Amino acid sequence: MKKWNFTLITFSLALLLATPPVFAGGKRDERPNILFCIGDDWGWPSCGALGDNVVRTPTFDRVAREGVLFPHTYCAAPSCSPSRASILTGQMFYRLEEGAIIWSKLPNKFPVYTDMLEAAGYHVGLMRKGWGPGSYEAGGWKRNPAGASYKSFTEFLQSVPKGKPFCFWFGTTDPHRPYELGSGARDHRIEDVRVPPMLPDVPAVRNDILDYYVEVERADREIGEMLKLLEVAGQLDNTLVLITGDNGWPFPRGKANLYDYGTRQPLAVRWPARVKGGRVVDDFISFCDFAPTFLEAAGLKPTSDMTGRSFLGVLASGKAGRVDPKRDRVVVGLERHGQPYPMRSIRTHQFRYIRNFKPEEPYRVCDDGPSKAYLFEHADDPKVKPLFELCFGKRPAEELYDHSKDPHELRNVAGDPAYAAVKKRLAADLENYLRETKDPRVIGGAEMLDHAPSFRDALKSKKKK
Ligand SMILES: [Ca+2]
Repeated sequence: MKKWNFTLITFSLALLLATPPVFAGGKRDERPNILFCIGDDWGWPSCGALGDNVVRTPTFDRVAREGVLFPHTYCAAPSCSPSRASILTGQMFYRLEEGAIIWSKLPNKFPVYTDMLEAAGYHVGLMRKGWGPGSYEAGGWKRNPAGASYKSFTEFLQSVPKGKPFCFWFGTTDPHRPYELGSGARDHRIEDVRVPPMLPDVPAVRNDILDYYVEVERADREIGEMLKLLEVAGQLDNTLVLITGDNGWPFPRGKANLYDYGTRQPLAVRWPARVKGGRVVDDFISFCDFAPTFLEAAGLKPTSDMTGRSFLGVLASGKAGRVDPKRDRVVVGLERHGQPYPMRSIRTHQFRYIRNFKPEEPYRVCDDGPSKAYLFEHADDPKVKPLFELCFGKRPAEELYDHSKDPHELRNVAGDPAYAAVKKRLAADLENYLRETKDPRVIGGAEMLDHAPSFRDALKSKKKK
């Protein structure tokens, strides 16, 4: 009898570990569910866990407290479509042809982790905004690369076949503009808002920040409801929950810029079955690292094309602070978010170095809203002029910021002889990384990025019909 039991256990275990998975006798697949929650334009540091005392984000804070908070996380590009393309493919956006550009397409020759998990037996779904905006059909996809679309998380959970793990992408469209003007002042105190020093500290900007917070809070509440559903179903602790936002907040010198307010993202990860909670890890994480991490958590290997590296080892290490010494830097970039303005940047714990490839024209990109309007309307006011120039003026080919003295990246020291050696080293490190990862802006072939088709007008008119 004993021998029979042993054989049965071994047989069941073999079934569980087999790839593709085979299910028998109602045995559960032990691989984790993956719940990926991504806000649209939810930037660092807009959550309680990162020190913002005005915005209320109890769900994010809980996931950070019971899981791991990564304060040094960066999107690959501060623009919806390339940021999301890098998440899905695990590759730097500039390697993805038209996928590097907003409103264009993501060619389906680039494998995405969602398809790989589906092929390995995961039930894969999406709610609201996945990859995009752009035409996934033009890229050769039959559905959004982030997964089959569901109206609600409940509907998706009901569709999960018994015994199968799931991979779900919750892409809330909060806190993308436009906002309801004055909504934030209803239940927040305007005097509590902290305005970062690249913006004028005036009521219009304070209110704009509060209105943004309202949508951050709505995103956080919705994620909280999803976690409750999993908790009730007894599935929460074997679900790898990851919460982040696709690019920085939509304010001047934020989204569509490579500075911290454009590319630095909130990130909390919770998975009690494998990951010790209550930790803050200071390693750099790139959005390209998500796909390899999800794949490794599911027992799969990343493809050799992925420029990202799994941080499952960091998650499972149980350690806090700086864990993996190789995670001491991150590279980000942008081709265009409207105005063509190719730029790349390398960030270390102390420095940010930026290379602007075509700095001839002033950089004017920013989503419309009250803060941007205020800067344009008061551009000639001597108090506002320096901030206007900082946000919308001409930029030099090289920028360098020393975070030990200038945490808001206001003073470009690229021309300061005291920083000549640092600048030279970081410029070389950035160049080497771009060459190694075959950035067409550096090795040639960037014409494809310059001339990527835009499906914006076609998609907008389709939506209106
Ligand atoms: Ca976005």
